[in-house]
Amino acid sequence: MQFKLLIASAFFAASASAITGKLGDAAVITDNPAGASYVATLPSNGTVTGSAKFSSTGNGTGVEVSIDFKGFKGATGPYAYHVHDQPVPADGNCNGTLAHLDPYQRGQADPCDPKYPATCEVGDLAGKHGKIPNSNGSTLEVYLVFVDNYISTKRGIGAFVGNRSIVIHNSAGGRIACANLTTVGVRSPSTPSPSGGGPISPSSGASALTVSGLFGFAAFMVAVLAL
Ligand SMILES: [Cu+2]
Repeated sequence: MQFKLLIASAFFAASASAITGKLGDAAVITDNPAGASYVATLPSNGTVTGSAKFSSTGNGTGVEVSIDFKGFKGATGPYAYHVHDQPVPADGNCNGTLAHLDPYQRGQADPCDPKYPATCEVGDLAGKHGKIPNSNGSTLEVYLVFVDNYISTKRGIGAFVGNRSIVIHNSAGGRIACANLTTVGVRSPSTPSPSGGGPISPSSGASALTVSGLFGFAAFMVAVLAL
């Protein structure tokens, strides 16, 4: 009897603290199509410029995200960034992208715990992989590469990113930059992938850090430019 009570109380404690979507935890996507790739290129006249590229991994599990963002001058971080549900409307207003990509209906009221990425909103990339550090008003350039197992390059599922957008926020949640994800194309699986740092390697002798994505956090390489 006492044993049963202990089990019951442990169960309730666990469910009270578990934050996940109404539809459960996000699924790891293991069948992303080979070679599929999408890029969001930020407007060249914005507070933040650069791009974020989303590509299928070699084994179809997860999506490799390669980010090169520059700017942030005058803005206050740390800066969150997300995949938002809708594309940017023709007028460029980032508010038109609506909320984060959230096919499991988790909501954003409770912050994502990066130790449990399946419980986070699928589009909450900063929640799962870390925010971009504050530039304290200076210009910042950030390269980062990580694998996210819950977003997808597979059309027709809720986690698909290809018809959506990426939004960068200031510390107050304001939307300081946004861009649509558009297709880069599908490489033949037999075509060798470029090796090395890929298309978003920095050009000035520094190298981008690549993280396997196994640990949930991306590594950042941040350069504060003398501007
Ligand atoms: Cu956002």
